[in-house]
Amino acid sequence: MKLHHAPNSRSGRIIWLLKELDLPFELNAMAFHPKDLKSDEHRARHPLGRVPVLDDGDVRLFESGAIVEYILARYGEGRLKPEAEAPEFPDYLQWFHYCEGMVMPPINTIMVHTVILPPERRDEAVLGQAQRLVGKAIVPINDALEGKHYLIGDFSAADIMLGHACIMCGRLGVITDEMPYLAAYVERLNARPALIEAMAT
Ligand SMILES: N[C@@H](CCC(=O)N[C@@H](CS)C(=O)NCC(=O)O)C(=O)O
Repeated sequence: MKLHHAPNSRSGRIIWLLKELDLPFELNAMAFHPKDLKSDEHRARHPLGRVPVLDDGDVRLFESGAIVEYILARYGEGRLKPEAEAPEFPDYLQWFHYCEGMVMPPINTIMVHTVILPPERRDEAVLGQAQRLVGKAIVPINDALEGKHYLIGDFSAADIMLGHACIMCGRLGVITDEMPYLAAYVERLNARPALIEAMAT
């Protein structure tokens, strides 16, 4: 497998997964910069010039959740995902998809209006609205974590997807004192050796 990656991006999720599963992979490390991401070479891999992109033989995928599902299905050997019959399975699906469905859209807006756009094009009202929205979106995650180490009890790929977004929330300062379970969860994730290795990649 070859992963096309840029630092501090969703492609970190895939490295984290590959490290948790102890699977070998090749890395194409690009800069998080238009010169790499919007190059003709990378646009040929991803029509929007984004990361992650995974190549595996003839297979090419460019959506992080799909890449996680693909790796688990082909190489996971039953790890990091409950069976469909397991009582945890519905929650696993919900939190896995809550990441890109509910938490990342306002985070994307925050990134656009703090980092990506030049200062003169940033909009404080849009930024404030996105901050309020992400603040609301993470409350149910805090509630679900009461009495649990991970989203469905044991560590799973839902923690790689949504946990990665929660780590970003921590960095953005939107996890408040009223969210102690979420704050402890982020600390727990940050202590995982596979994540530490992935961050250093
Ligand atoms: N839903 C997609 C989002 C991909 C995405 O937006 N990736 C960001 C990095 S986290 C990116 O490549 N941004 C570069 C850009 O927008 O130019 C996924 O989960 O793979």
